[in-house]
Formats: sequence, C-alpha cells, structure tokens
Amino acid sequence: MNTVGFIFDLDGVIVDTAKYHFLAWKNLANSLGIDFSKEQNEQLKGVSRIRSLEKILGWGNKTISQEKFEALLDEKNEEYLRYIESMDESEILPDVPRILNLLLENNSPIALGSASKNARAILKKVDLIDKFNAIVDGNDVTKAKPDPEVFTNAAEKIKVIPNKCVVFEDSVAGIQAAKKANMLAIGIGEKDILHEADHIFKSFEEISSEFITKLMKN
Ligand code: B16
Ligand code: MG
Repeated sequence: MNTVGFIFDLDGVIVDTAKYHFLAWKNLANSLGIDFSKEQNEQLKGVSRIRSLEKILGWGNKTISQEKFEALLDEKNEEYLRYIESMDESEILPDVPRILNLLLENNSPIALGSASKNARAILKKVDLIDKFNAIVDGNDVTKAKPDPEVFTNAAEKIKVIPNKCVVFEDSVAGIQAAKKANMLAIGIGEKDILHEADHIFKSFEEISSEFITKLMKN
C-alpha cells in the first residue's frame, strides 16, 4: 500500500500548551526550592509526566517518598488543567487547520501521537477531535518518547507502514522517537534544537501546500 500517513504531536505542534506545562512545572519546582530554566524545560517537552518530575527532582538533588511523588504529580496536573480550562479554537497554532484540511481533502490518514494524558480533552476543547482517524496518547502507551511506541501504535491504527509515515514534532525526544520508528521526522521549532529532524520549520506557516502534496506522493 502506498498511502502516506501523517502523525501529529499535540503540545507545541497543534496547540501552544507547552507554555502551560512550563508554568506548572516551574511553580512546582520553585515550591521545592529547585530552580527551573527555559533550557531545562526544553528537555521536558514530549516527556511523560512521571519522567518529567523525576528529572526535576534529579536537577534539584532531591529524594522524596512515593506518596509525595504521587501528590506532586496530581498537583502539577491540577494546575495545568486550570490553565487549559478556558482553551478554545483561538489557541490552535497558525496554519494547523490549513494543513489538516489539505490532508483531509486528499483522504490522507491522520493520527495524533502525544505523550499527554490530557490530549483527548484538549482536542475536544479546540474542536479538532473529528479531524483525526486515530488517537494515541499518554493513556495508551507504556513507554514514553524517545521510545517509538506512541508513533508505531499510531501507524498501526491508521494502517500505514512506518516508513510511509510523516511525523510533526516540536521536541527532541519526539524527533528521536520518530526516527527510531523509521518515519520521516519534521521538526516544528528551532533548527539548533531539532537538528536530528529530516526537515525543520519554525511553524506550519512556513510549510507550503506544495511541500505537503509532495509528501503525500512519496
Ligand atoms: P500530561 P506532547 C507532552 O505532550 C508534553 O510535551 C510534555 O511537556 C508533557 O509532560 C507530556 O505531554 C505529558 O502530559 O501531563 O498532560 O499527561 O508534546 O507529546 O503532545
Ligand atoms: Mg510536543
């Protein structure tokens, strides 16, 4: 089968929720007396909630009980949920609808491949859930990015072989996961951070419809 499948990450690709994750992690880290920079936040993008907290505690050289660990995970998510509560279509990143509609017009299979356990709720809030043929999120996988599981599951769900899949990602961990899955990785963000990607664009505004059409024929 020659169909090309398109897999989208969520946070930082479809919606700008990365800023809310940053705020919630920063407040949590600071409340533990741990400094938290934008550079460190970059290392948490695409990384699961549990692994993110482990990394923050590691940076601060802190050891805590399992109970406290669970409580902090809940606390972080509650704050994050408060930030995203009032999200609507206006928080969809520029030109995402143009690309999704182009794919839909051409009957290209579209999947979501996100580490977030809140992915379905967010897609509903921004009214994009119906555009996806399949959704794989943090509730469906056991191994977090950079493990390729999230993307290989998504490819299976849309019935496209991995080397016919294109992944859009904003995180280093996600680009590594896509490459491990043997997929074409398109980085959305900065060239110096996402240099392992096959192509890098600052945003979807830089991606022409001709470029997407070429990918569909690959
Ligand atoms: P949650 P993505 C990832 O989503 C985020 O980039 C990452 O910062 C976050 O920790 C992770 O989801 C888990 O999210 O706490 O909502 O389950 O970029 O893979 O769509
Ligand atoms: Mg992301």
